[in-house]
Amino acid sequence: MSDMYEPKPEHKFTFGLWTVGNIGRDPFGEPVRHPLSPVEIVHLLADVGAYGVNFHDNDLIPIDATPADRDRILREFKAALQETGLVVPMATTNLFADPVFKDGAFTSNDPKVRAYALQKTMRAIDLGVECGAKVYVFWGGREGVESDAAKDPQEGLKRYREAINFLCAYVKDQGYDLKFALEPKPNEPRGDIYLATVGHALAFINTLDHPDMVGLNPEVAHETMAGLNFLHGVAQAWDAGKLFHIDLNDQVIGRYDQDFRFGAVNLKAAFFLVRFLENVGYQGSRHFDAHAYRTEDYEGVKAFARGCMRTYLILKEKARRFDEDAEIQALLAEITSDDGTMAPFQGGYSRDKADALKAHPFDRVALGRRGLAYERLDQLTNEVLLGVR
Ligand code: GLT
Ligand code: MN
Ligand code: MN
Repeated sequence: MSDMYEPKPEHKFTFGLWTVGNIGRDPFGEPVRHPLSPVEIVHLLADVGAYGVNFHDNDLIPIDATPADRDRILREFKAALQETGLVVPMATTNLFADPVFKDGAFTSNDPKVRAYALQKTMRAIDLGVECGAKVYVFWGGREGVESDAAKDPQEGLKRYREAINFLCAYVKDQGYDLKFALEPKPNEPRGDIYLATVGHALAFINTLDHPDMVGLNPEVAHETMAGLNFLHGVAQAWDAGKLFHIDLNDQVIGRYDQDFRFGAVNLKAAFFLVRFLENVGYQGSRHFDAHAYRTEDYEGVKAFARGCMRTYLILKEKARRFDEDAEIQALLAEITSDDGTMAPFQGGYSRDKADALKAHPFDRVALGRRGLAYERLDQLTNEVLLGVR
């Protein structure tokens, strides 16, 4: 029984160097864990059974490393990948930590900062591709404002668009096999961040020169912070063919960005998310963008990482039970039942159809009187989750 919750490469569970490598610094407190080298992190992830490891350029290569440092670090990192069998499905750029990015990277008011951000990103793309990345994430943590007096939001979007267009063209020019995934977030670290939600980012993508190359990397915590239904955002991204990557973690609505272990807060939401990803056949990484509580040592970090994957697999099994539960299926069939009498009105428009529909008599009162049994269905969902079905 326990074997079926064992992570395997086909589950595509990934972590960032910055996630299990998080040293537990917060705005009020100093680090509680000593930093691990990238090689040590690769071994830790191999130990817990992860499939892949992702990184920001500076998680791997310090921002002021010499070319010789870069070569050595990269050589050691690649050797660790080789030894453990871990892969690098995704990479990204740190465009938020250094003071140069305090007013944004691609949307900074300073053209020198914007140009430097492009240079840094092209170099980071080269590094990611060299390690095998096929997805490149853009989390614009500093792209925004504290005060709208500082930046015109439309100008900010124009700059953002120009940068993404430039980088798409760079990837094409290099002949790289790489897609971009925008990661929305409403706020933190900026007072307000541009492209705040999945919906904002989806609309923005349609304004780009190469919309086919650009999709989404939605994160549970980021939509949840804003009080939104994460599953609905994910479903819309999927429906648009734009779910290129996903950041799994957990979060209480309305709090600061907590980045908790997957399933730590809202198991039912996590359940419906896993069920969705599995049932639609999402093939991308299940990336856990979370970190262990600040109370933990590295044993706790391993417990955190194992917990993310194990919870995912348990919820996947619960989803199977839900979909095979005869009573649940009967309720779902009843809820969505169709006696076929509306067939003449369904599908595309025709004038005849519209005329017939306008003339059709409906028993509105009877339709409105029907109970829908969602209480029973939701209770059965709880019972599947609580392990009594
Ligand atoms: C940072 C952020 C995450 C992003 C990462 C990618 S970095 O930790 O909180 O949500 O996914 O840049
Ligand atoms: Mn986050
Ligand atoms: Mn994230």
